[in-house]
Amino acid sequence: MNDTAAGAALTAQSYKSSYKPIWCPGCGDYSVLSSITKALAMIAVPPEQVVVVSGIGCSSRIPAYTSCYGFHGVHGRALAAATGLKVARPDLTVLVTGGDGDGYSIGGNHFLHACRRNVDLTYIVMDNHVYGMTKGQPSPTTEPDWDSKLSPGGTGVRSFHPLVIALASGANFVEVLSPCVTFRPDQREWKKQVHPAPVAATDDPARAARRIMTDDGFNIGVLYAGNRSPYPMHRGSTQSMPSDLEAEFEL
Ligand SMILES: Cc1ncc(C[n+]2csc(CCOP(=O)(O)OP(=O)(O)O)c2C)c(N)n1
Ligand code: SF4
Repeated sequence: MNDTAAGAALTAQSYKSSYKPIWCPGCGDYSVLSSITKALAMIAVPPEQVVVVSGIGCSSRIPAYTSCYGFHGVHGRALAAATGLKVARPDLTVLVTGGDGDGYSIGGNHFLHACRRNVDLTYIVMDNHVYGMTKGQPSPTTEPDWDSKLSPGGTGVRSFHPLVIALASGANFVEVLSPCVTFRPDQREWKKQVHPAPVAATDDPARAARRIMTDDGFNIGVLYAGNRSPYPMHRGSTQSMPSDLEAEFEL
């Protein structure tokens, strides 16, 4: 019998699976997993009513480490799968987890349209400015001058600004600076560089975007608290059976 069935209080442990994470020691994704399980315990939604959806990458392993329902799909398609799931089952709590490669590169188009639709799901991107799982290729958030074996002298390509793009597209969205200590050992310094945002959150996306574009990139906390309502699930929904559709297309 699990905690929910026993009627016992839900704790962070209730949301952890028996699989031990295989991330490198010091990887930022451990803290994200721990924060997710703590947050779920705080909102006390039973694990069987939560679905964690991901694509591919080190960060996309999260569903396996939770006791919730999980969907570990193909690279870059987590938001598409999660949107379909939430529309079909609005009663479930849907979390989407992944990396900057998964979400901003191959999945970039889904990212834009998920922000635009604002279906009621939570998207958590563990941004380490690199493709960790495939051993260190630059991602859309990699600094143009990041010099590595796979990008000697840096790519020279301007990096993508996920928070500003999310704001412009209409989202409420979570980004986490999650260091990849193996392929970006320089990110061990992030712990010392981050600091609480010096100003209160705003509900004005233009003001938030301006702040984000002009700050040092290490402000943490709630920067923007939008009030846009989520996409209404009942909108345009009519219960049609497959047989109704077949009849419509009958020759
Ligand atoms: C269609 C497809 N293209 C490429 C890959 C190879 N691949 C697997 S994970 C990954 C990038 C992972 O980077 P990121 O999403 O930033 O996650 P991290 O590993 O850093 O957490 C790539 C390119 C794949 N699995 N499928
Ligand atoms: S390669 Fe990087 S992102 Fe992947 S588990 Fe190791 S530290 Fe984490």
